[in-house]
Amino acid sequence: MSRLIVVSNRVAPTQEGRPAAGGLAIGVLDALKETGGVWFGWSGEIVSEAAPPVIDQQDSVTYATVGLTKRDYDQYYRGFSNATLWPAFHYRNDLARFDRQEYAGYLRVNVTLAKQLKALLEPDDIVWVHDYHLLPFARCLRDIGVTNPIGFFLHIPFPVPEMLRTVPPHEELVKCMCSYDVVGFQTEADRQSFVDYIERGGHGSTSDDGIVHAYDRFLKVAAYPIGIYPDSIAKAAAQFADRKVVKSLRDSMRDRKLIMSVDRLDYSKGLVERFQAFERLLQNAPGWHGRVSLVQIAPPTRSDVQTYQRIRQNLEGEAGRINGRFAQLDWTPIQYLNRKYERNVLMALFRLSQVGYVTPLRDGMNLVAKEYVASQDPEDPGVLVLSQFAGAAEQLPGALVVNPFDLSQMAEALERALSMPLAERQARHADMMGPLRENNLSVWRDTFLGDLRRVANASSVTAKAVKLADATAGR
Ligand code: GDG
Repeated sequence: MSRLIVVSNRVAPTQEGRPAAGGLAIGVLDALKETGGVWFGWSGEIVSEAAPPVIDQQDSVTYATVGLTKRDYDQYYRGFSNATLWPAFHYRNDLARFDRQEYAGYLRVNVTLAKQLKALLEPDDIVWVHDYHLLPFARCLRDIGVTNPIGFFLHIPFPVPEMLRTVPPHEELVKCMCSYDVVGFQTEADRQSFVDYIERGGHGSTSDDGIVHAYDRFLKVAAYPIGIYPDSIAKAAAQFADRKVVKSLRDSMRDRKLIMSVDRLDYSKGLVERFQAFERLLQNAPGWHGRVSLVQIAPPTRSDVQTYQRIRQNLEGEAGRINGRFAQLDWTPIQYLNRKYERNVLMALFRLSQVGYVTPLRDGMNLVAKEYVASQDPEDPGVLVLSQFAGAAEQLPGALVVNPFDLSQMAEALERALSMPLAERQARHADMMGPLRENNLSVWRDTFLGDLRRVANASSVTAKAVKLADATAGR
């Protein structure tokens, strides 16, 4: 089988077995181990001048990582990727800025990375590129003569055309995306937004089998919702129940109910609205005073991007205000923990809680929602309260789905979740575990790579047919 080359902004884990390895890293790593291959991307380091990739061979997997200069980091990563694309793609164009120099830096880094990868490529390799940092990557590879099959998966939402057009180089970006052979999105809605942009803008057309013909290229465009490994999460959640931190939270809760939230500290996650909806619950239903606590774990990310500093201050202010308003000597309504926890401990905390409170304003998928469900004890499961704007809402029919902009509705959903009878909780949990198992992380990966390999074979068949026709015609 041909080698798999994975390209992502960050390469993780650089050393196997690192506990920070998330589901995605595990899924990708499994695939790499099966076929042998390379994982290429930024090492996370800032270097004084660009240098060739550092190669670290571990069995069949080669990690090839490069540093970024401060200028590259500022323009490509902090700038266009995280201060333009991330907010605009999460429908926060009020927070997005556009700077031509940053965009030039974004393109420049994509070009440099493509050149560095080309030196590592073999003719039969297939290339799988991940996420918004690398929208133009295939275009850059094609420009330097790479003809290998290249697929792309977008982890974040793809906005509707009107929102996409707020990003000034929108058409160039979409045109670049059409240099891939397969473009994958988290949801049908995201896929539709991409197709709408192409069709309504008069840039191309789509056939019933999901093949887009645009800018003189044919590409397969589909939704590939990312999954988790629910059974191994369930096992870990049960096994880690006796960890000290889990036990001490359990003891401190006494007979109180626990609402759990875990998110990277990001404005797309709707944390302020979530706190305010919890406040509304306490305001409307005093019977819950002293009987329920919200634990919010929010490890900081991108803390050198200004909007991220603001959200942190905002959130600390809100937690303090709400606690000041309702706390009693022996009860703190909101425990806000601005730090990272070990992954399996998180799963055990999910299992301990009665409600999983996952209400992003916009999210590509949201793995926390899926992890929450998988962590539950099927005999006595907690209830998931989930935003309709998380990609996961399309796939978790047993959740209480809410609009995160409607604080009253969220407060009502929390109350309903806290009071839900056991039989209903069990039925809802069972409704979600089936689809989670059927669409686990391996299915996501294998479906995407299956399509990429099929396209690769089809295009080589076409290429062969053309060659044959040329030879027959004596050209
Ligand atoms: C992007 C898209 C899409 C969180 N805190 C800790 C910790 N986590 C883990 C969670 C989960 C992961 O991080 C977060 O994944 P999400 O999917 O919830 O969100 P993003 O980070 O925004 O991910 C998203 C995803 O890509 C995959 O395609 O679903 O829509 O935005 O696994 O458990 N892990 C550890 N400590 C923490 O404190 N170890």
